[in-house]
Amino acid sequence: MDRNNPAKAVKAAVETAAEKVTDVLTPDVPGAPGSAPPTVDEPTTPHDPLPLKKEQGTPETRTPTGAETGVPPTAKGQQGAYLTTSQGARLRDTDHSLKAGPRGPILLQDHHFREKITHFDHERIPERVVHARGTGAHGVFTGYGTAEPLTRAGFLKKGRETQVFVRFSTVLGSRGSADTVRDTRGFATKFYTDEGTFDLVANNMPVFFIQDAIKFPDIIHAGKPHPDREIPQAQSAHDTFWDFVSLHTEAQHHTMWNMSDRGIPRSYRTMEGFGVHTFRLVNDAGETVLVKFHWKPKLGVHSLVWEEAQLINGVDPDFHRRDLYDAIEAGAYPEWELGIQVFPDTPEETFAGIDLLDPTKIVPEELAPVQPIGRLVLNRTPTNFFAETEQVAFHVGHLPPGIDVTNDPLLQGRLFSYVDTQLTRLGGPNFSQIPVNRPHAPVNDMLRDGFHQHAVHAGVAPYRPNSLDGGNPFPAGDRENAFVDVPVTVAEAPKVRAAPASFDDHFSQARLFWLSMSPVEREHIIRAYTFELGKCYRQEIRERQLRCLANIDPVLCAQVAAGLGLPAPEPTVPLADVQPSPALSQVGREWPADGRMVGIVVDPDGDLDDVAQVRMAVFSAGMVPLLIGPHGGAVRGTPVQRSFATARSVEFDAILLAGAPAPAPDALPARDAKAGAAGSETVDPRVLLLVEEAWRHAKAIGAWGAGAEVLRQAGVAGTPGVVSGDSGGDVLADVQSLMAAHRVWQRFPASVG
Ligand code: HDE
Repeated sequence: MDRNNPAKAVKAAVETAAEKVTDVLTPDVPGAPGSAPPTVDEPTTPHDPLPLKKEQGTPETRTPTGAETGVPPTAKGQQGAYLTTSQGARLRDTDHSLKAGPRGPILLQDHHFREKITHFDHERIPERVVHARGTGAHGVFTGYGTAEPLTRAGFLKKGRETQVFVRFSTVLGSRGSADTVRDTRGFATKFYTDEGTFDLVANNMPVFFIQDAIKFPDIIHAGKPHPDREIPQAQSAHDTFWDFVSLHTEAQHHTMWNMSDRGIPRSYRTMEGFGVHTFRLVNDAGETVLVKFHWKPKLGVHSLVWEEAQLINGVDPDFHRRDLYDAIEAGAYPEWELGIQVFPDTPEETFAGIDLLDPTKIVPEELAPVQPIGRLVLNRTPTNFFAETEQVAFHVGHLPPGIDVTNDPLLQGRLFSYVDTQLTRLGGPNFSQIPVNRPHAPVNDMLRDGFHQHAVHAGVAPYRPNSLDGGNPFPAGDRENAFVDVPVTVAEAPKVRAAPASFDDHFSQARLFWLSMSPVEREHIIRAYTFELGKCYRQEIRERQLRCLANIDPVLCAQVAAGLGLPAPEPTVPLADVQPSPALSQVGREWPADGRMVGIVVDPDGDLDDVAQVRMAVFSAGMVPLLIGPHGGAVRGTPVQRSFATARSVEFDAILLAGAPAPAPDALPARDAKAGAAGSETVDPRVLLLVEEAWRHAKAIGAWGAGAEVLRQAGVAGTPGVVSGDSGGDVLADVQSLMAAHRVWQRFPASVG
């Protein structure tokens, strides 16, 4: 290489190596931005808008009152070949405003200019006050029929298919914040049932920070950025959060979940979901049971490791969004089973001594198994982010006949909040007429007028009783499947601002969670508390949180205290005598690898015989292979998706090394900081960094042929979860079986039992 002129040397090297990628007969990797490939030159022949991409779905074309229209869903979007005003008048120019001469001022009469700019000025709506950062997808729910004896809800009947829209989210960050922050995740599902919409507005953790909805503004104000400097964004590692949760100790159980690996999911596809509250099911005979809803992911519960999560926030802040959409596009449709824990509906509303109305408590699955009642498959990405994901409005009060609420004081408060918030966010009371919110059941609600009214209501008598509209609408009787509020007895009691005494236990279930973790998961929890408290400014707040940890577990408290350089305090309450719940641990089993990412490092000068076959084998296993080469374009006819400059280990679940590429011409620390990370004369330093990071993050690594040299240079040859062999096929098979366990935890022996 010409060291005196590196830029020229890089260009020359790439020109000799570059190949045009033409007619490569291999499946595409997900992520193409349009439904047809663009031309290099600007298209000039008029034609209708392009069709949707194959993986895209869009809300059905329903009337504002829920009727089918028979019009294709795409009719809701732009139409015709020509640019028009919002009134449909064709335009010949949108690049110049109407001016008094080419150098003159803009004329007020320029309607097109004013319409375009005015609309643009008002494109934004308030983001959600919580869960602002989210990602949605369309899907189908199929009932198993197993819940039929317990509930009248028709969508749970055997084989019944119901369309759904799901929105996943973080809680604390603003709309543009990164995906892989440590936080609780939302998992909200809108079931468009033919008996009215059911919204299961769930989280990926089964408990909540507070027991009473009146505390919601307090916990959220504490978790959000500090009001003076508006930092930190989308983080709980700061003083106001720990100030609140260490004083308001009912938050300690949920905080433990956040500090566990559940706080940094690998993917939305590998999250459990929980309705948190106890709900009430009612069957045709009027019999009731109490239930808790659970979503169980087909791919198992799987998380990132903390360094990986932090790197991703910079390398790919849209990591979870991209993962969901890429998986759907690749046909690896994310799947969950919906399940219920069932409890007798007794006046005490407790089960095994656990208060079912306390949202800071779980019922361990070992005591009440989760019984599957249906399956959810997400199979379409949205067509328009704003129209669908941003405008979708969930509400815990959207319940079909057969599902009712309980008196959980958190749930009761939510029943107020979810309509109230839409009035500002979606600009008025008619948000259920927005396409993604429209019910798929006929609507005859006597609600009238208001901003953005889309329905054209006929008749003169939107009141009951009436005779002028012939008495319509009529109340439905039992046989017409009306929603009937379960006539639960409310005990005679004084009006108080108080909680039941059973809500006073704040530490026993945090301890139960800690004791249920495997050793490696405990290490992660210790590290998370140490990191978060270490980021607090005030020592007093650290000390106070250590007092809470002392009441949960002495080992946890001592380890975190050591990391903070503080003495470990003594407990102030007796340590709870609890049975661990192994179901809470997310390690120790095997799961399918659908939609996971495999990076294949190639050396254009090396032996590439196996690469095409391995790539096809990765596709056939339902995973996505990304070829990583010294430069973009193609390597011997196979397209390269990542160059050494653009690749980062965090994008991959496993790394395969098909060669030991020499330092590429652009391995210049001045240009690519990664090139300075490791010193090697024979292997590109960015490839070595890739392997080192993947190893540190407990990922499977495989090499064949010359690739074994990379393992040697990175110092990882022969360590757990690093395989080498003669052929790519054999190595891939070994790597795949390692991936089934999600990560290679054996690399890191645990320090606490
Ligand atoms: Fe929410 N919550 N929440 N929440 N919540 C909202 O509604 C609220 C709670 C959850 O993707 C808001 O439309 C109160 C628990 C999800 O669009 C708001 C309380 C659980 C989403 C609201 C809670 C949730 C929200 C903000 C305490 C898990 C995102 C925008 C009583 C079971 C839905 C909006 C989406 C969103 C209020 C507690 C889940 C302000 C008052 C517990 C998944 O209405």
